[in-house]
Amino acid sequence: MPYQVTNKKLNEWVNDITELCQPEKLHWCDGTQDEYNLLMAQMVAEGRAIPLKKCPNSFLFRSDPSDVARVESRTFIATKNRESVGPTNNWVDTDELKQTMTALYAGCMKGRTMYLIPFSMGPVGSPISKLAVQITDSSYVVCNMHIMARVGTEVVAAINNGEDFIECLHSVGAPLQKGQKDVPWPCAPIEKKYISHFPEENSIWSFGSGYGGNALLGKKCLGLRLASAIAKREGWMAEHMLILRLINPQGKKYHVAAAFPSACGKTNLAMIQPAVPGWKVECIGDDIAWMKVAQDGKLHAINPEAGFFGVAPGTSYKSNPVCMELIKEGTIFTNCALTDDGDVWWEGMDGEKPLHAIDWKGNNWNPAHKEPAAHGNARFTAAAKRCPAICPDWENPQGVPIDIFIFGGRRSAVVPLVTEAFNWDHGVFLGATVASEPTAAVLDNVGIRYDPFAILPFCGYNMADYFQHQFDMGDKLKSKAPRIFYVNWFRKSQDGGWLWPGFGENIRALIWMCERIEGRAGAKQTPIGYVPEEKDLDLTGLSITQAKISELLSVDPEVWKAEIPKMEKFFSQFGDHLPARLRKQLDELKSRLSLNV
Ligand code: GTP
Ligand code: SPV
Ligand code: MN
Repeated sequence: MPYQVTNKKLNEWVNDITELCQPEKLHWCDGTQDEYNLLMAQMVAEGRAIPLKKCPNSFLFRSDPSDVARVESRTFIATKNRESVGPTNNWVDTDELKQTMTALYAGCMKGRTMYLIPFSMGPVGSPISKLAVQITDSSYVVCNMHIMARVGTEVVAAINNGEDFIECLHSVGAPLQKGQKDVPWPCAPIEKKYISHFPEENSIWSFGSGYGGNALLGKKCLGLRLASAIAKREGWMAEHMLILRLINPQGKKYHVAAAFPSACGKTNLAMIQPAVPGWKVECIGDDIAWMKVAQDGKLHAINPEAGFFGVAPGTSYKSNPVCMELIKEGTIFTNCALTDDGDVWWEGMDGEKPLHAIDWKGNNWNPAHKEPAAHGNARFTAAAKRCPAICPDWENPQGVPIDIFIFGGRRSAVVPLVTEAFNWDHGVFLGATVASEPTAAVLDNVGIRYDPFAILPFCGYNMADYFQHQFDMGDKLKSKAPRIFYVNWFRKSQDGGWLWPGFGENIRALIWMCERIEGRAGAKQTPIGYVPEEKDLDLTGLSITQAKISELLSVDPEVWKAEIPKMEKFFSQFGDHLPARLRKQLDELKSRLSLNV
């Protein structure tokens, strides 16, 4: 053991879990580079990890083909009463779920090592941070957690000092009998997978999956599902948001927090290289924001994570050069393709397709194959501190003051490039009606779905209460509240191509937002909010046809009228629980569209 654990609650929990899961060995993690190197070397020797010749200190993993993304149908929130989790979460009674899962955990770590990972979400000592310990039987998870969270003895010292910690239990759910040969990616079949949250006692039990948010418990489980419930109780916010600092040509700083659903552009916007000269962007976080009202009355945000678990496909020097530089070394790749010269590859990378590669399932692949070489949800894990665009204040324990909130989704029609909310309440309505088309980030997502505030799969309590919490935060922040905007980078033309070039060009929408705050940019009042006209946007140096710009900025009341019944249907599931203020916003939109209220 690299350190002494004197905290009674921690020792008792570890003893209980050891007895239940019956691991062969225990390993207390210290978070050092030596530990990381040792575990990686073991995984290479076992044939689980492939060292990449072209990419220093980087490794490729291939998951089991059944274990490639979050599974929302197997994600549960357990409480005493169903109403507290609302209609959009899978509810299970706490005692019932514990009984089911205790039976699954019995002996589940046989033949494996049980790792204990003390970690902090946020800088140790920040008033916004939280401590936790994850138990896992996956060394892949340990190495990823090293990058994604702050792991180490500092956390143990704080826990020994009596600071509270959150219990996060994880097993891949694949015990090894004596003499049984292991597989490269152990996991359990879908019906045995459980990603469970107990917000009433602040704990997480995950079983059966080794992938992403199912297994790296600091991410969605703690960072959002538990944290959102705690934030609601304590009067702060835990959001599925990137955080960035925008610096205008005069050196004025604006801090932006933006919520887009999974695989809808957060990492890309967080690392944007502005196409307009004179503007600079620094990255603070790419997925989760924890925000508290500070002494100055403004909302201050920290990134509770320490790394990026980003979508690989589509990442290129053209789309995201900062990211390509970041992942050149020291990166874990999962479900990418392997080239013959020992590099990773995925669809959407710069240059020609490789003539031959090994695909994410480990089979020979060439460009004639119909199936993609990398899985659609292939990911990279890379440390934030190594990001070339990281903000010098990214670990500031006080966080950064947020000026702008952005919501958005992937909509090939209907929604204009950028809209400004009339006021906070209208902004809450824009957030509550975020809708998006399916992506590969989640296994069981079909058709356009409402994903309010991009947090629907990650909200640990009743979404109707969440809406109310947003109104309450606005009441608390008053004139210091962030200005709210809505964006859609994904509108398509009749021929199916993107109308907007996206990526570095998205700065033009951000510039409009800053100029709106300064009272310098114009806008047209439409039924859905303020929308810029072509003259209001800085489009210098962009070659785009007038017709495309008009289509991008168009708001067609007839098309919007057709959205109303869908919104009503979505809201109706909350019944009387839906805040009256949200209902009022919908009624006001209807009357602006000349519909009967
Ligand atoms: P999660 O990690 O799942 O939360 O995803 P994310 O919201 O961080 O999405 P990410 O930035 O990884 O983008 C997902 C996919 O959308 C990638 O394939 C990107 O290349 C693509 N994408 C991101 N921004 C844009 C854009 O401005 N325009 C277009 N057309 N595609 C984009
Ligand atoms: C998401 O799906 O929003 C992700 C990936 O960021 S995961 O960590 O798997 O949740
Ligand atoms: Mn995400």
